Parts: sequence; C-alpha cells; structure tokens
Amino acid sequence: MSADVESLAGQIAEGSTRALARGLTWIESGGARAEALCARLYPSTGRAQIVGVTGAPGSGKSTLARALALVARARGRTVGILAVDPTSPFSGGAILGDRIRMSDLALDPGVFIRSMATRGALGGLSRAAADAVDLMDAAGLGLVLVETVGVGQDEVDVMRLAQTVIVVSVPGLGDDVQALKAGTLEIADVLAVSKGDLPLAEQAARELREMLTLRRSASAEPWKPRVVVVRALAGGGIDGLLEALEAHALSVEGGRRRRESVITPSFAPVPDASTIAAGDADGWRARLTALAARDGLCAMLGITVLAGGPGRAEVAMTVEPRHLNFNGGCHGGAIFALADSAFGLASNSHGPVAVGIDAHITFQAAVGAGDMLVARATEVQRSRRIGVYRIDVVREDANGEAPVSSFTGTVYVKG
Ligand SMILES: Nc1nc2c(ncn2[C@@H]2O[C@H](COP(=O)(O)OP(=O)(O)OP(=O)(O)O)[C@@H](O)[C@H]2O)c(=O)[nH]1
Ligand SMILES: [Mg+2]
Repeated sequence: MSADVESLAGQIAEGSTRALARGLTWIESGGARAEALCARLYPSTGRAQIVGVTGAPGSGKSTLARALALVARARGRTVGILAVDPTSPFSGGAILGDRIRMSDLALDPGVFIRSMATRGALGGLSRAAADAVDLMDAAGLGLVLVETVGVGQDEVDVMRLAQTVIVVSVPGLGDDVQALKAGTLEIADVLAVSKGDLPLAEQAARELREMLTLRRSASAEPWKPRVVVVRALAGGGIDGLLEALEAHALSVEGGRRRRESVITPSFAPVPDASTIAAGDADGWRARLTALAARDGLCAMLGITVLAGGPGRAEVAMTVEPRHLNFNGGCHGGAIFALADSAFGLASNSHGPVAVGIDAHITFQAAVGAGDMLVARATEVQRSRRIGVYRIDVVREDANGEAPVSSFTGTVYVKG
C-alpha cells in the first residue's frame, strides 16, 4: 500500500476532519487509491449509527437532518451529514441550498457536513455513498445522516446502506401516495410527516398509518414502521422521532448494517400435514410459511404467506422496483410467480409431493410499484393422483380489492 494511502487512513482513523474531507474527494474521483483507502479503513467501521433520510424534493429532509443533528449534539454525540445528489452534481443548486440551511451547524467542530457529487463514480452512486459513509464511520462520527432525494432506484439503493431509513413526506400534497408509488414506502422504517405546523399533517399521518396497516399483514419483518409528525423548523417532534429511531435500532439486532447482513438459511422444520387439524389456521400457516422459506423464488421476490389450510394458500407480495419490467409496470412473470407460489403451496399443503403439469394465466389489470398483491389458491378438485386449483390474484388497497389475474393449474401427485 502506498505511503499516502497509509498516512491519510491513519489521520482519518484519528478523527481528523481535514483528512476525512480529502478521503471523500478521493472517493468522488474513484480509482485504485480510493479503493485502497476504503479497504484499509474497513476494519475501523461498524460503530456509527447510520440513518437515511429520503423523500420528495423540498419535503424537508435537510431541515429534519439539521434538527436531528442539533439534538444529537446536545446529547454529546458527533454527527456526519452526507447529502447525496445524483441528479445535479455540477449545478450546485440543491447542494448549495443544503450548505446554507445548515451553516450554523457547519461552525460546530462536532458536525461534519458533506455534499457528494458522484455522477460517473466508479461502481455507481450507491457504492460511492457506501464508501463515504464508511469513511465517516471510521473517522469516529457517532451518528451519520445520509440524505437523498428519494425518486429513483439509485436513491433507494443508497438508502440500503442505512440501518434505519426515514422517509419524509409533506402533508396535503398526496405525497403519501407518491411515496408509495415510488416504492420508497417499502424502505421506510420510520415515516416522518414533515411541516407538522401546517394543516393536514395529522390527516396525512392517519392515511399513512392506514396504508401501513395493509402492508403490515403481509410483512414478515418484526419491525412495524412508525409514523411520526415533526415540526423540524421549530425543532418540534424530534424527540419522538429519535425514540422511533432507537426502537428500530434495537429491533434490528445490535443495529447491524443491512448491507453487511449475511443471509444464512436456517430453515424452520416443516410441520407435518397429518398433525394439523383442518381448522387450525395457525398450524397451516406455519406449515406453508416453512415451505415458502425453502423456496428461493419466494424469498427473492418477497412473497410471504398470509394464510393456509388443507388445499388452500394465500400469499402476498408488495410490488417493488425489483419487480418492474422495462416499461415500469409490474412484470407479468412476477405476478405469475406469485400465483404459482400460491398454487404450489396449496397443492403441497396436504403432504404428498405435488408437481405442476399445466398452468394458465390471464391478466385483467396492470399493477405498479407500491401495489400490494394477494394470491388466493383454492382446490377445485383433488383425486389420488391429480389436483386442480384456481388462483385469484387481487390488488388490495384502502378501498378493498380489485382483480388482477386469474390462474388455473393442475398437479400430478407423486408422493
Ligand atoms: N412550515 C414549515 N416549513 C418547513 C419545515 N421544515 C422545512 N420547511 C421548509 O420546506 C422547505 C424545504 O425544506 P428542506 O429542508 O430544504 O427540504 P429538502 O427535502 O431537503 O429539499 P431538497 O434537498 O431540495 O430536496 C424550506 O423552505 C423549509 O424552510 C417545517 O417544519 N415547517
Ligand atoms: Mg435537502
């Protein structure tokens, strides 16, 4: 390793903000020395609390980051703020705005603020942002806030490096729906309704909570996203937000970083069908959930089991950016996979192995990002060797259900 990498790494690890600033410039320009620097500092990372702040332009993200930083400072913590702006790295517009709004913070030596212009960065925006956060972490900053304008896949990817993601939405602009559509609701651990001093904030919070209730039933995650109303300009509601952040950090096992999490398949045993009474809803759900956990495609697509029974299965999937096709709609294959999963689970609910030998699908309506889909499989007929199933796929929202797709399938029972 070259001497300048070694020397800069040493200074960053000692907490020099000048060295940190230089290291971030290296990352922005990319290349081998940036890579060497990150590799050298990697062992010093893992201590910072990393919180992502995303939301529509002008929703109040920077004001919120500033308010969070002030409270954290008052509690004696050091703070890093990274504003990632993928769209206008050279215009300086939003970046300059952030600097001005945060200028009082910039005078505090316990706060490090950096806007990142990363267009063309080697390895993409999210990689550069992750490296930048690692450097801030290695420099000993206790709380690192990462701000992105949450509109595209890039920004969603950046948010994956945070332990906790706050999605900021503005009351009264139908923003809640926008957030849902952009898929950002999917990554929200905490939803902050900003500008709580404005009318409609409480109403927006209520609507978001309702939306989350729908999503909750489909979510296998132990953490239930919270909705908090904040008045960041006046510093109101920040304690409640911090409380939500702490609760979330506790729920994710030692606050470990998501991108470091290693998925180790340790499957729960599958309860034997013969031991489950016909009316035992929990028992059937447990059996189908254990089967789905062994199914790579269910795991990859985020398909979860809602309910089951002998010959029945109900599964759900919330459409995320990864499910979209090149036209921006939900990929037909993803809907097929959802229906097929319900089919597979229902036909295998009984115990003996059933393999699909025929399937037909028709589509009634298109779906997009943020839509929650439920597939219900019912047994039309089952003999010793052949089973026939009907699967209805519907989109669920606050107003009820709308048909999306119909699927029929036949299995051959092998076991
Ligand atoms: N009334 C009111 N206005 C607020 C509040 N918080 C932020 N604002 C205003 O909303 C506008 C946008 O705030 P920012 O914090 O810059 O929003 P942002 O999401 O960081 O904006 P971009 O980075 O440009 O996407 C500013 O004019 C703020 O003064 C609040 O609590 N109440
Ligand atoms: Mg901003």
